[in-house]
Amino acid sequence: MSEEKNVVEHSYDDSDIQVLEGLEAVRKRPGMYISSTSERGLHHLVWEIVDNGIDEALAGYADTIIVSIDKENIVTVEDNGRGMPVGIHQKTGISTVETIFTVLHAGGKFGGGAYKVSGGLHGVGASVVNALSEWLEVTIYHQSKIYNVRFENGGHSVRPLGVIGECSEEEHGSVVRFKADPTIFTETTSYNHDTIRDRLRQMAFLNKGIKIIFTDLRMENEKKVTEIFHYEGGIKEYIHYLNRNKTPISKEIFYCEGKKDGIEVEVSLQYNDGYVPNVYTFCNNINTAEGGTHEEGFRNALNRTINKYAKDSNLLKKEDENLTTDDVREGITAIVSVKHPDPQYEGQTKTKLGNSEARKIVSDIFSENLLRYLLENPNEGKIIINKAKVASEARIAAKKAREVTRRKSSLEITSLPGKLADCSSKDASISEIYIVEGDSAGGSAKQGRNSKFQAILPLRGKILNVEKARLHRIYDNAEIRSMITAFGSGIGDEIDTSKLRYHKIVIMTDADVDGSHIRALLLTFFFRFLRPIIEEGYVYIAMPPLYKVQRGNNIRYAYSEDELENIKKEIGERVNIQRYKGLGEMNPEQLWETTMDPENRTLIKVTIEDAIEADEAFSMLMGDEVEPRRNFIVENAQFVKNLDI
Ligand code: 28F
Repeated sequence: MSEEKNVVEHSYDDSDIQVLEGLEAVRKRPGMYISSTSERGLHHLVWEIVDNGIDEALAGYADTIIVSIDKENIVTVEDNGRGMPVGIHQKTGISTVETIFTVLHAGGKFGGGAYKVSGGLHGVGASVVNALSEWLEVTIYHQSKIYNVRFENGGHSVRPLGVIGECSEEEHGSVVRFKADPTIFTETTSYNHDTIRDRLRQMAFLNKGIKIIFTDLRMENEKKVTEIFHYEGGIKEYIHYLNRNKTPISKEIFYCEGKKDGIEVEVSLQYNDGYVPNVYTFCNNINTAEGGTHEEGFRNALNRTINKYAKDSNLLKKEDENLTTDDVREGITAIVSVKHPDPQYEGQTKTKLGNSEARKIVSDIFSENLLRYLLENPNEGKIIINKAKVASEARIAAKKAREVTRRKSSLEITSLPGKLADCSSKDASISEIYIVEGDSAGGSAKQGRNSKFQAILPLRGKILNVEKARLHRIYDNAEIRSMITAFGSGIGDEIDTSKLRYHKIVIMTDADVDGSHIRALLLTFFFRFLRPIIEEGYVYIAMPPLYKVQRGNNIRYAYSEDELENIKKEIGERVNIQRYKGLGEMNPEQLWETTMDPENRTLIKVTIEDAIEADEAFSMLMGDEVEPRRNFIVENAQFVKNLDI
C-alpha cells in the first residue's frame, strides 16, 4: 500500500506504450503464457482470475468467490475481499488495478512478503487474461464507492478507472468480467461445464472455509444451474468425498496441519477395504501428479510411523520383518497439500515438487500427528496395522506363487493350459486369441476358426471378481492362470508386452446380461493387472450378431435392432427371424462368418481414455456399495451401454 496515493486520476505517458507492447507480445505468442490456445488454454483464463480471488481469501480478507458463465461464454469472477487498490501506483503512474491488468507479471510477487499461494504453474497474471480477451471489465467495491474500468481488443483501455456509483460501506470486493478473444482461441471459446465445476470443487476442498459458488447459465434447461462448494473440513472432507464409492475400514478420518519456515502442510487419510493406494499431492493448490519432495516425506513418515507404532504396541513382534511401504499403502486414500512461498517444479510435466526442505517438514509434521492419532485411536490403529500385516503376508505368498508360475512357463511350452487350442503361427503380430465364454461356444469357435492365426481359450463359468481379491488369490484362480500362461506377457509389475503371444486378445461373450458381466470381469482383471495390454491396444471385444434374418437362400445377420429394421426394409417383412441367445446357438461356420472372419467381423478396440476415470468406474461397477453403482448407471447410461456393447 505504500506504493500508492489514495486518489484516482489518470495520465498517459510512455509507460502506456510499453504496456501495450507487452500485451501485444502475449497476443503474438499466447502459447508461451497459457500453454496453448486450445480448450485447455482457454480454461487457464478462468483459473488465473479465480486464483487471484482465492489469494485474497487466503490472505484473510474474503470468504466467498462467485464464478458464473453466461450464455455467450462470458465469465464473471467475484470476491468479497478488500477490492483491488484503486490509488495510483508509483512505478507506473496509473492506478494499481490498471497496473495489475496491463503490466506483464504485475500479478506475481508484490513485495511486502505477499506471495501468490495459488497459481504456481499457471500464475501468469491477470494482464495475460486481459491481453487475450475481446473485452474485460473490472468493478471494485471499496469504501462506499463503485469503481470500474474497461479494456477492449486485448487490453486497450477504453474507459479509464472511474467511480460509476455508490454502495454501502459493508460492500467490498472485486469483480472481473471478460470474454475470451475468438481470434486467439480459434478452436473454441466455449467453457467445459464439468472441467470448471470439478476444479472449483477441488479448490474448495483444498482451501477450507472458502465458499465457491458456481453458476452456469448455459444449463438453464437442467436442474443444476448453481452449485455451492464449501467445506469447513477442507481436505478431510475431500477424503470422505474420494472414498464415497469405497468401503472405509477406519471410521475416523486422519487429518493434521502444521507450519514451519513459512511452509504450510496438511495431510488427511483413510483406509478402505481395497488394495490400490490413491495418494494425491498438491503444492499451492496445483496437483503435483509427478509427486516430489512432499510426497517422499509423506511416504517415509507413513512407513516409519506405522512400523514404530506396530512394534511399540506389540501388534508386530520385535523379531518380525518390517512392513514395507507397499504394505502400509494398500487401500489408502491420502491427500498431502502444501503451501509454499517459493515452489520449484521439476519433471516431465513440471508437476514434481523439487524443494528439498519440504521433505523433512512434511515428514516431521505428519509423523508426529499420525503417531498421536494411532495412540489416541487404538481401534483404528489395530485395523490399520492388521490390514498392512495381511498385505505383507499376501505379498510374500504372491511372490511364491509367481515363482511357481514363472518356473512352470519357463520349463516347457507344453505348460500352456490344456483347454487352449493354440494357433500354429508363432508370430504375435498376426496371432489372435479368443477368450470364449463356456465350453459349447468354445467348441464352435475351435471348429470355426482359422487355426493358422486364431487361438481359442474357453473359460468355464464366471471368473473371479478381481476388484475384491488380492494377488495370491488371483494366481490361485484356474481361469486366470490359464489366461496368464496363454498370454505369455507376465502380470502386474513384471508385465512385459514384448513377450505377449497374441496382438489381438478378443473377448467373445454372449450378447446377454451374463455375457456382459463376464466381459466386465475380464476388463477389470485386464485393467488392474495387465493395464499395458489395454494401453497398447491389444484388447478387443467381438460383436456377435443378435439376429439371423432369412428369406429363402438369402441369409443376413443383424448386429443391432436398427440393423434388423433396415434389413427388413431391404428384403421385405416376410422373413424368418432367429434371435441368437448365445454363441452356442451358432454353428461353427456361422460363428466364423459373422464374428471371427477378419473380412466380415466387427471388433471393438478397448481403450483407456482416462485411467483415473476408468478406475473409478470399475470400482463403482464392481464394488460392494449398491447405491453409487445404481446412481452411476442412471447417470452414465451411455457409458454403461458402451461397456455392454
Ligand atoms: C475476481 C478476482 O483479483 N481479487 C483481488 C485484491 C486485493 C488487493 C490486491 C487484489 C497488493 C500490493 C498490489 C487490496 N488492498 N479477484 C481478485 N483482490 N490485489 S486481487 O492488491 C494487489 C497488490 O500491490 C489489495 C490492500 N492490499 C491488497
